[in-house]
Amino acid sequence: MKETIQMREPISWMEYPAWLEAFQQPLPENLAAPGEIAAFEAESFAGENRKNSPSFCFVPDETLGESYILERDDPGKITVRGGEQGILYGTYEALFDLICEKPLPEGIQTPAYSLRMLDSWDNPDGTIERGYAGRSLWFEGGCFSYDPVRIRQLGRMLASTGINVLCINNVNVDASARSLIGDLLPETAGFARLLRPFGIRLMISVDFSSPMAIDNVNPDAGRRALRTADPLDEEVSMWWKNCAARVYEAIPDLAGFLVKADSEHRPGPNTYGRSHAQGANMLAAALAPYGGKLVWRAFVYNCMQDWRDTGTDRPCAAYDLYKPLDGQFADNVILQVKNGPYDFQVREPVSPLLLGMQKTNLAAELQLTQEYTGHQIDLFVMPPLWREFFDRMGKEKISAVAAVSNLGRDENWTGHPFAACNLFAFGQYAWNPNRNPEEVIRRWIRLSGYRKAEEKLTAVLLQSSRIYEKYTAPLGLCWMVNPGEHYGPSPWGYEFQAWGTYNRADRNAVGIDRTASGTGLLKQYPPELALQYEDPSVCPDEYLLFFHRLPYSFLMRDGRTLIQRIYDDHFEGYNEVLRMQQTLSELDLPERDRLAVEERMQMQIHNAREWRDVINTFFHRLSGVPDQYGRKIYN
Ligand code: GCW
Repeated sequence: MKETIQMREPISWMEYPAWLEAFQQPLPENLAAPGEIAAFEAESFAGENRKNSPSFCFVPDETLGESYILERDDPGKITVRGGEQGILYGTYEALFDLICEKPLPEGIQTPAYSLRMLDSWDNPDGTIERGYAGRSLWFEGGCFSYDPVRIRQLGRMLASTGINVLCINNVNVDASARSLIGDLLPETAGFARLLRPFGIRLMISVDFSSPMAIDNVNPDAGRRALRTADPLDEEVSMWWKNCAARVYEAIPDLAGFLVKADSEHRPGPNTYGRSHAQGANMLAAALAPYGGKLVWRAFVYNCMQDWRDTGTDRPCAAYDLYKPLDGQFADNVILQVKNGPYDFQVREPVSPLLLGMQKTNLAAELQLTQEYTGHQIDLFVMPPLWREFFDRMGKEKISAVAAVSNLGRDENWTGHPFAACNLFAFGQYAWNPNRNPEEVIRRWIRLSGYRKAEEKLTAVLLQSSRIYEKYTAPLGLCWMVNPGEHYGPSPWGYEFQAWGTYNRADRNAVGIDRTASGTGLLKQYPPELALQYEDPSVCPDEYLLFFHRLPYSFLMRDGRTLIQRIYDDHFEGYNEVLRMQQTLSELDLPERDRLAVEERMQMQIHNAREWRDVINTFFHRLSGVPDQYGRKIYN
């Protein structure tokens, strides 16, 4: 019998607005500056049969730069005062407020962070490392390949939420990506030109050993490669100076270079016995004449650890390496630090490095792409976690925020249609980290055309990260995920590997003691935080197993034992996914989204069930403690 497979009609990306439901009219190619885009957006908004929509008046004031002031003296007119870029931001803000029926913000609006960067992990061959929304939007087959109409829409998306820098390639720079500042430089410059009118500047990830490459990064006639990449070698620093001169001639407003060095087998200054300050400063000196920034990632640890070695604790690594270098970095170096000390796990405390470097410019790095948080299959909406993160973070030294992109060539941009909320929210928080998560989520919902579903959808999205956390990582215990792909449960998958990712569960206890008497991670924290985390009876539940090794019989504040709490969370988490599915199925969503959401929800249910049963079985087998309520645990 012939099977009939029901295929969904392919839908164009143009029908997926993300949060730009009211901004679907393609942007004309000839708009060359932020002011022109602002005027176009305001006019087309008014033109689209919106009776009584106010007229816009733009008052340029270059002293305001990216900042703006909105005034509405009479209901029929909105005045946007700002630098040219500020006018664009102010216009989007005003239009968004009109759509959401909210009052305009009062007073001068200034971004909290001057660099608000989206880091893509796109490779020139079109793949995206840890990408869950299809292939790259701008690379294919080893070079640039894109639809300019779509890239302009991307520029509009990013500018409308306040992002001003796009790092176009993976921090793991392969040979073909080296050519972005070599043979492919004219194309890189063309791409920069396309995004420039939106106030979006490019950043490029570079390979520390580029001077030694005999491939397409070296434009000299003979392609003469150097024998070393030692940052203190004169020829090496000259090589980078020449390189920067060439790159800035082609892209005068390039934001700078991003570097992953001495991390996960990437080359770096350690090879030459040089410090990371020496390595970063040499590159920074090449960029300084052009006002470029050198963003240096602090994600450095021993990825060849022997699991038998209990004296080494990966979350301690970055602080141990960088704290002694505080004060040694050049002014145009920014140290980019992941939000937690491990690696974008479902729940981590803030990285002590973000609290401890007093004399170094810092960027906080978040991960939008859902590597450890459900691959854009499971719902995981991040603003509630960011609220907590920004509350904890020492704000003074942090001048930048970056986030690993969740975008791809999928029609709906982010795989799961609701994952776009995370990208939108990132831009909103990068402007103003004090926002209320519920307001950000509601704003996204209204802008995205889900207003009819607003109440229930807000509730679902607000809870989604907490639910995911419940059925996956118990109480801040990390790395129980399938190795490599990082989706689905595998409690000992990482236990005997070299990545420094252990839970050390045995029949009596689980977790790693990271207090002063253990690995000492807590000593890296400011005293008031260390004090709070040190004592398991006051440590917040969500960090309990991040900082402590505890017996299964440990009594939690709510009177439950640790093991019972693990069982309860996993049973509840799964049930909450079922309820979420029920709620979502009742929502009035556009047909295209309803199908995509339902499809992914079924996969999420499957995943949550796997997590529930694997984790509960794992702990039950080890501990021998039965579930207090006699629920089914597989043995
Ligand atoms: O968590 C790891 C990811 C790698 C990534 C690395 C990093 C780009 O699994 O895929 O590499 O983090 O942040 O450098």
